[in-house]
Amino acid sequence: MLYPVRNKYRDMTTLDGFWDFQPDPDKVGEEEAWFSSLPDPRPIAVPASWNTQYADLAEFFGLGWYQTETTLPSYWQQGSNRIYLRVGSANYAATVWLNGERVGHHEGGHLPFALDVTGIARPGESNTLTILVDAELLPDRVPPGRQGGNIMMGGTKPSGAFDFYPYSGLHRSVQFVSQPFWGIEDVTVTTDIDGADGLVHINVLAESFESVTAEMAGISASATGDDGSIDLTLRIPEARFWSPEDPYLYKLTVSLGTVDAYSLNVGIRTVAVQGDKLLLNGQPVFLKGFGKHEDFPFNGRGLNRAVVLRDAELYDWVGANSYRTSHYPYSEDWMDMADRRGYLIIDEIPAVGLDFGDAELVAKRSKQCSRALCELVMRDKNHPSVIAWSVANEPVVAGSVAGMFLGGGGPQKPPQDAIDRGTEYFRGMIDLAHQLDASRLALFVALGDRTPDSWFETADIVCTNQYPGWYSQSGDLAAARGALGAALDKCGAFGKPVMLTEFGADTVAGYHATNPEMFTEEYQSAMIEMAMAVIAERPYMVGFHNWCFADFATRGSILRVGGENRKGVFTRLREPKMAAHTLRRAWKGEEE
Ligand code: BDP
Repeated sequence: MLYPVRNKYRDMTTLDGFWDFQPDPDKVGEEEAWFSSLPDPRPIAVPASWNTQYADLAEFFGLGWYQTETTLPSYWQQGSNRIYLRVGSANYAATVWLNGERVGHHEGGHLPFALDVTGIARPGESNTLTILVDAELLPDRVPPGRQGGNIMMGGTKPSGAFDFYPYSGLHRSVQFVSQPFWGIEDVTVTTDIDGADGLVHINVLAESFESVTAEMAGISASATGDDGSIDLTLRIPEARFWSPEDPYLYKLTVSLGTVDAYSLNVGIRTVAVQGDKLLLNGQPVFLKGFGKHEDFPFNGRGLNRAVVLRDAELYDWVGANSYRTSHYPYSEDWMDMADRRGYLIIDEIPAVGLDFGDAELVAKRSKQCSRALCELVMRDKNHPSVIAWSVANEPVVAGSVAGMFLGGGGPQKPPQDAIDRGTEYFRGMIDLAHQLDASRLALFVALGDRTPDSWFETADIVCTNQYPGWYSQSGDLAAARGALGAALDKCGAFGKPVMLTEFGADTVAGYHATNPEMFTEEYQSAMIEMAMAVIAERPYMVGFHNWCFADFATRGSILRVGGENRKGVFTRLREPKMAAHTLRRAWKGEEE
């Protein structure tokens, strides 16, 4: 569904606020009809993670019931509108009841889903909405949760195959949406450059229409048809092309006679790979930025718009132009901010911690990954900021990341059948991304140099996470420099653009030393300077994302001081460490 807006034809109501909540550790709620009323509710903020709001829920990863009452506008029943319920993100799965009736189920956190509740929703009356969020960490989910095992970092709490806190709950807004019954179902915009002109290709889907008009910058085109899909092209003379330096957005309005209209921002730009170069609008571009997380005290992974804005301010302050939505899709608010500020985004599905050892698990997870990719492309396809789809972070052949990296759990010689399953996954997923969206790149983010060549061969850009100076060559920056250079050169041999998507050192803000000692601000800063020097010597390098932007909550382990991953150049509260100033000098240079 198109992102909900309010206009002459469309309306919505957002249910942010305090809801009733009840954890269901014994899984009795459905049998006891909690969808009608919760027996012993307590208030909870939406959007936000439940783990950060009540001490007894910090480590609760089970079933949580949310309930609220709302009166829908009575004018929604006049005429011919459909009513939808849209849930921005429920981690991990959600089942929804409206007025006691089960209306749908969705699996996979971080992506929105919409349910048609026309006829069940009661305009002008009070409605009881119940959402059951299932946050269980299971090996056949994506990302894979593994409760009870000692998988990573010498054991973590709670245990799991990924390095961030498995926050649970309703993480983004829940909305009721009213839109025309026979209105615009979808709009897909792609752009091209022809000399000084911009070409804007627009596809409109609607169940039935007589005439559709698209208008942008005073230029318009109309077409008629009745097969449900119409294509239009607008030529914008002397166009202003979207880029990090000039993130110019046009407003496109698509109208369906006097039935419906929808407006969206359009940035005219092209993205391509040529040899080992990454091109934006036909010119080589270098990505400077970070891997991030949606993470903040109190909200957990829940949307906090002030943090979105503050992070963007810090992005501009430090001179970054790019980020990856590590390791799951971010809120639409983040995507809009990136469009407006000119950030180049690698948009990632929640496929972190995948391994290809067990054929049955691989089959189950692959299904979820392709569904997540379809949903992500549907959601984000019109954002000029998105330049590439990422279909995995640090997949391993078999075993676990920690096993491969620390030598503790992975097999010595990777089994060929697991390598082949991985090749099939990457070929399939990258093809799918190209089929869904031929205007962008597709890639995955690899762990160190432990990735089979046949996997790399599928990707448009070779993306590698490297930790010399931290997990290897610990504390020895001279040795780390050699190791990083050698690892990047191995990636460079594919003849494609190469990007260092992660690199970093845990750093406790306020730790200092005259010589760069691990965990001090001096060490982090020196390590980053080293990486930038290694990258500058290599013409095939097209980007550097430091890991990471800000410290973030993760699972407790001997490697995670105070339950946080401290590789941020900002603290969790967004205070700059010394390395933030180092990056700012490098990225802004003379400008400052
Ligand atoms: C990589 C992961 C990232 C971790 C990071 C680290 O992609 O999620 O947080 O390393 O260890 O393995 O800090």
